[in-house]
Amino acid sequence: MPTLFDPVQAGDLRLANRIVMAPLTRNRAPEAIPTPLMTEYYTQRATAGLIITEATAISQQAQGYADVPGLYGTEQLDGWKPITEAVHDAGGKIVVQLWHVGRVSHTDLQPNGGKPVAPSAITAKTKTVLIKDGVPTFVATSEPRALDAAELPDIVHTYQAAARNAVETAGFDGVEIHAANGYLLDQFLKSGSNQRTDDYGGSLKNRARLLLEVVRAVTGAIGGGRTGIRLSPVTPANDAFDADPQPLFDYVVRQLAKLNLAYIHIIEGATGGARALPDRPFDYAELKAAYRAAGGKGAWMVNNGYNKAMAEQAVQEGADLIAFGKPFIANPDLVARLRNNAPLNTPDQATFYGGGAKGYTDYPALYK
Ligand code: 8OZ
Repeated sequence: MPTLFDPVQAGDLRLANRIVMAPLTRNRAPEAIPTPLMTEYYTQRATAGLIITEATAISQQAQGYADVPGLYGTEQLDGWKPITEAVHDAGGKIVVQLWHVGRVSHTDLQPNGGKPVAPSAITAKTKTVLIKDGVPTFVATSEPRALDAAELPDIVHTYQAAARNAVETAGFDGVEIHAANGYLLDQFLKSGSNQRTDDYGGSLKNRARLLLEVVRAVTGAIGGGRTGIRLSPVTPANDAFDADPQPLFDYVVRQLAKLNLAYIHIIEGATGGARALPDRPFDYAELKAAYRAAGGKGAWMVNNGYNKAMAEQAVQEGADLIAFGKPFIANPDLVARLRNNAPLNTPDQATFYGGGAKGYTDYPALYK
């Protein structure tokens, strides 16, 4: 039986161990441009088997929070190059998380102050973060407008261009398509946010259409073996809700099985919170079995509140990769600490979003 510390193949990616740095929004990229401080932060964490970057906007329309990085203009792409180079020099692997927030945005962040876009004109009951007078401030998301079907090919193309630029220009090992946590692709998937009456709404197949078009476009451009995807079947994050998630997600992973992806990344339960939700039951073993039965060979990555014992148990039960979030914020040397059963630093919630080096690159390491 493999351990957490054994190498593993995820599509085209040969990973040194099964411990993944989960995507973590940190809001330290003014003008959406990655900074030298971000190079230091990611390089400190390069002993992870795989780093998944913080969610990164594929266009200005895709942005929903202040100071999150982008993957569209020359400055943004060039800003990532020193990061991927330094992580590679340190022996690590890094993929970028492709993000379109859909309705989880604010007119202040949108091109020409326009409305955020969504499957349907339903405001999310959630907040976003703007910087007001230099201070990160939570504000209600703006009312969105429903996307016209004629706009969807352009969104698919924007994901595809971002993936191509990520690999060819910015030097990433691959991409993770963010289809979780109530953002655009999850909004299309789920009945609570998608009330369309065209080919992109109604039946579960229709609600999954945009997601599958995006994944096909991305894998067509960079190859399935460099493409992962993140899903969160039952999270309530950002007002996400589906009336019947099990058949929806079983269908999605059966379709994804045909695309030879590097990995499938599943958030179990409420993102960053409870792993089981009494009013939102879900069978993750069934989901994985549906993927494997349909021929899916990608690595199976699980996430949400794992500690070492839980992670070891998950590997025994057939998970290939375990993504750790908050522990990686506070422990740059998390892999070595887990290996040595060393104590972990405690993350400081007050410095999660925005700011500088404090609570970002100044957590002490015990191991080189
Ligand atoms: C925390 C704060 C802002 C965004 C997600 C990208 O939940 C996020 C996010 C998390 O996936």
